[in-house]
Amino acid sequence: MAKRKLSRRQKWRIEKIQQERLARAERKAERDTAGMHLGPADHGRVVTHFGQQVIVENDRQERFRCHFRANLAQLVVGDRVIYQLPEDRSNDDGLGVITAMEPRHSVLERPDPYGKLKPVAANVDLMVITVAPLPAPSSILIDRYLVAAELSGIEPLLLLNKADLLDADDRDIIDELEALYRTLGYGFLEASATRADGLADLRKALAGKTCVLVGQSGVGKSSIINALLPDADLEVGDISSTSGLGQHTTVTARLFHLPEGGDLIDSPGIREFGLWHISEQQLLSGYRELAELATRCRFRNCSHHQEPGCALQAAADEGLIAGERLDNFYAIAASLEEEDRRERYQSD
Ligand SMILES: Nc1nc2c(ncn2[C@@H]2O[C@H](COP(=O)(O)OP(=O)(O)OP(=O)(O)O)[C@@H](O)[C@H]2O)c(=O)[nH]1
Ligand SMILES: [Mg+2]
Ligand SMILES: [Zn+2]
Repeated sequence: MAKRKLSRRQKWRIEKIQQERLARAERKAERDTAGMHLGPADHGRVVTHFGQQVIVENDRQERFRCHFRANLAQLVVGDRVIYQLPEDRSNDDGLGVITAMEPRHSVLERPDPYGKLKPVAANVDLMVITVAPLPAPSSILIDRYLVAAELSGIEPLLLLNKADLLDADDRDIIDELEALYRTLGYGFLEASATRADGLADLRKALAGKTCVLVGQSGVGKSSIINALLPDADLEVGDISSTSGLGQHTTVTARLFHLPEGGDLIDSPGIREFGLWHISEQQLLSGYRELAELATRCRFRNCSHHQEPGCALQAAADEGLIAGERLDNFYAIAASLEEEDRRERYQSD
């Protein structure tokens, strides 16, 4: 994702335009549904979301396109809602109205390029952090997702796709990554969407849960869903031959049902999962082994950088924890501070 380079003034202007657009859409929805006689309320789940409309599916697997009232919290795929259809469905465009959102048991959120927190998916049980030999994986990108998972109470699972592409060098890198995260207690699976390898274990891990596939563009999230659910028929895009990166093929999140029970949500790839909205203390609590150690630092307000008696530094020096994780923690913490400083500077 692009780093936030906009000034406060630009952000304010963009936000104002967005608010005006939202108000216009709300007025249009009101006009469209004014005088419309609505049928009984029913429960449904948001399975696709675009602009000011969503597709809602009810318990009978019937799907309806619906407006939503702009005073509702921002709806996202996975949300459970109450909707009503027009009483006379022959006489209009058949669009329903969402009148309420049910409480979420979890929500994955990230800041958009303007720094505003946006939901990615709601009521998710499992976050499948997908990586591949190409685009190359990195532990800091993985850590950002793991922190987001820990903080939102969603169980994470690491999935290496494109196992068919692994050469001897890649194999060593992947084995190291796998060892690093398995030691911390995270699940790690390997699969190949093109060869349909590793899918049985993956199915077992996903069964009965609402799962979201996240990761960089081009790692093969949509391809994995197509391999598991051929009817999904999702569009997949080539990796750019010049940059080696994906081309952001998936643009909206969509929810599919698994034959084993449970659901699978495809999400658009992002370059880096932003964590600007969290504090350094929250970041630390997203690093499970570091959070545990931090209670043993000599000083209660230890910043875990150069202080004597820092349990994190000591554990890294003694090889009890992976130095790579501590380095990633420092790097992400520094990026939070940088953002914070920039904000303060601009507000002066
Ligand atoms: N060799 C190999 N290529 C794969 C595999 N899975 C996906 N690909 C290729 O990787 C490219 C990207 O696949 P997508 O499924 O579009 O990736 P994505 O993660 O959904 O990307 P975005 O929608 O942009 O976020 C395509 O060219 C796929 O054919 C695999 O298991 N092996
Ligand atoms: Mg995709
Ligand atoms: Zn410390």
